[in-house]
Amino acid sequence: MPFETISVVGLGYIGLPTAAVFASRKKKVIGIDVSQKTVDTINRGEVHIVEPDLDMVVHAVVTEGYLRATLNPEPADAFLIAVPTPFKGDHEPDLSYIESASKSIAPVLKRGDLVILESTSPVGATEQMAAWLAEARPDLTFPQSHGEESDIRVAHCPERVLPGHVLRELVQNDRVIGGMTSKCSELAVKLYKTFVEGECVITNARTAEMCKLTENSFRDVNIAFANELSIICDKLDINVWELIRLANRHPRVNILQPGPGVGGHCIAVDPWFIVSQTPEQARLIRTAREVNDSKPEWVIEKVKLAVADFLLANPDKTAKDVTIACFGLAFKPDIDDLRESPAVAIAKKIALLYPCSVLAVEPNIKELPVGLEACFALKTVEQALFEADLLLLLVDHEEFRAIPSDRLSSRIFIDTRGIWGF
Ligand code: SAJ
Repeated sequence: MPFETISVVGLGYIGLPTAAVFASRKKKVIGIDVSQKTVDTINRGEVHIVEPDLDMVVHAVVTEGYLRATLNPEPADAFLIAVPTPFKGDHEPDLSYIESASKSIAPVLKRGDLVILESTSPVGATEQMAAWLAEARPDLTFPQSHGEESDIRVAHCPERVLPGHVLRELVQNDRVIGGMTSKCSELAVKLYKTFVEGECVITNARTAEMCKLTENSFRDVNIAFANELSIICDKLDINVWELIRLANRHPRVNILQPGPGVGGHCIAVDPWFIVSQTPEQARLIRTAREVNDSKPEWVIEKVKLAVADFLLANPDKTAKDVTIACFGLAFKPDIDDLRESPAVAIAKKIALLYPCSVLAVEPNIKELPVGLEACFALKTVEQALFEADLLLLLVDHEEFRAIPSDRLSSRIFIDTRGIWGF
């Protein structure tokens, strides 16, 4: 039977759920990670990341012996590389994690193995990975030199799951399968069909790479449109959320929602991969990034104006007497993930501008992470409503939607998400 043993390299937000889902289909899965702490946590049947139901699945598959984590690669029939691809200071993609992952599995590769790159990658990264593998294993043949006759099959199959819905989307979403040759694609489809219920659609590796970048750039450009509209509407004294609701009644218009900026680990990063490869051509994609990246600064300017208004209305007070409550720190609603969050960046900047005057409300966390506790105090919704002079809504968490409008009607607030306006 093909794929007795599957190895997943990189046990993060994508690698661990993928490993767990293969293992839940009774495949023997070896998870590889460079962090001893991550390896130990998983081998105890626990998880180091927050994703609904993942803890349950990992606990079950580790206990049943289908998933085991280790630092050192071991032989397997298929290798999935799911390591980070951040960008460097100049927005150039950093492929060093892919390089070291491929070099680490190269010694254990054998004839007939399949290597899949899952990490979001600039166009050409799969070919580059195959080149690193070939360099490390001159005794084996690869698709770039031997086509359909190669010993090793190589494909790019990007993940496309939405944080918060990873386990469901892994199974249900269609999957783009970009083999370096047709046989590479066919073998990769066989592997994913272990658990994918969506369609596995075959293309080549470069198109698959570009497809993932395109999806996230499409969303970034559309969010930028909404963010730009919100700035225009503010100038023209129009409620942007009402405007969008009205415009979206047109059968061919579907505008996304403005916010305080774009966060997360994908949408604010992936478009830069296109821009850095084709800087002359990717004008709209670059501008969208700039529009979204500048939105936090616009929100901060709004806060400064609101503080100035408050002081005008309360001449006995100084900036030190103003208490500002930031509602929400996560990068999007109803999750606890604070990484790459525009809300955190805004709250930190406001805390710098108005020291000792800033409170944060984040119902999805129990305590502030190291570094943030020095900037502001974590409060409940009730405490913040009681203590603050100015309310700044940054994330549309369900707890904030539930605040009755009569408790806000006489308050000074800035709502970057449009949930307190109506
Ligand atoms: N956002 C808005 N307005 C909107 C929608 C989103 O301001 O109307 C903001 C969110 O608040 C957040 C950011 O955009 O700060 C990104 O959130 P998201 O929910 O759009 O996306 P992610 O980063 O959680 O996941 C995306 C998804 N890509 C697409 O929807 C095209 C997911 O399917 C990808 O797998 C994931 O990126 C990834 O890993 O690339």
